[in-house]
Amino acid sequence: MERMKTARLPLCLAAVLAAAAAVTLSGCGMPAAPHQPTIAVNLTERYNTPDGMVLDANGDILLNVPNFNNPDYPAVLVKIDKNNRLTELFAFPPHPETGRACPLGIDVGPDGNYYVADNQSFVTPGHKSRLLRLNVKNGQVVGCDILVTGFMQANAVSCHGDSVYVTETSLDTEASPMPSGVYRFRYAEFTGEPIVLEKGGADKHLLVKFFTDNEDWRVGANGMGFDADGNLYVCNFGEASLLKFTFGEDGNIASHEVVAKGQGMESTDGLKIHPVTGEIFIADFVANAVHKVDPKTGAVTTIWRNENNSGGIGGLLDRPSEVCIRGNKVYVANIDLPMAGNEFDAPHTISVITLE
Ligand SMILES: [Ca+2]
Ligand SMILES: [Ca+2]
Repeated sequence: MERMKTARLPLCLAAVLAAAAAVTLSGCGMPAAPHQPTIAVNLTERYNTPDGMVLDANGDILLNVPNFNNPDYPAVLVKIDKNNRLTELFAFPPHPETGRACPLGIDVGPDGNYYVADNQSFVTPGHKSRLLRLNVKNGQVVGCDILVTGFMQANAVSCHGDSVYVTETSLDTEASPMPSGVYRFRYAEFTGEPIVLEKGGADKHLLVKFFTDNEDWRVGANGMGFDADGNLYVCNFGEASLLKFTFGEDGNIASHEVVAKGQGMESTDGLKIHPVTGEIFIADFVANAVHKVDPKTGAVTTIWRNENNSGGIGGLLDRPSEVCIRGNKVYVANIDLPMAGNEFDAPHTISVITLE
């Protein structure tokens, strides 16, 4: 990481200059580069660290804002409507021991409630991360229940069929290679007290487990989604790979393959599957990029990439962690964590890329 810091410094200036040039060119009527991101939402300091997104049934984007970068502000859930106007929906109650809520991934359940991963690893090394359910009535969040406790790094959430799935980005932060995986919980299990996970991958809810062999980025299972045929896709961040799992008729995992790895991807963070084409869009935190993967061939196409420390100026990507597809637009949350040569800086943005 230290090496990257020094190597990147001259390039930051180039990125800023490139951004300035692009603005100038479009201002003169010249076409912007294909897929040039612009700012969809310029967030205020109250929403300084955006992350998990999902489209709700109305076509609004639900966005979790954990505010890691400036924790003077509470962690909140907001809504971005079709005109990119922002409404605050809910302030997450702080964890009673850490004093912070750390909402990352979010999905909407068949019951209309919002299921959220509370990733406490940003504030504690213990097993304090949780799966939360925000109870929704008439479009309003009316309460928050704790469904599962004992994750290390709960990250993405997917509601599919009779279950909710949660990626666990590390099952053991000391091990090399590092194990991570996906948990599955059936809604029918959420009847009383929160489920408390057995540590270290011993819990019966662990559906799949795999490894990350990258000492620079000890980050495992991350973005997740289901395709129209019910196959499960999971990003392995540090391997810069996309994994596919199929299910047998008994509901258990039947096969596991690496769909794509590398090919311009330096990390694989949040993902969404295009509802029409089936292509898989992936936010690449390390490379400041968005890629799409053809799940049939494994071919990776880089939609956009810019240098590190862009600031996010003009919509340039600034450590993107999540994507969300709405119509022909890909929204990108710039989490802007101050790691590996990046500085946390204004503007705080949701970028948007228009597809053909
Ligand atoms: Ca930055
Ligand atoms: Ca920024």
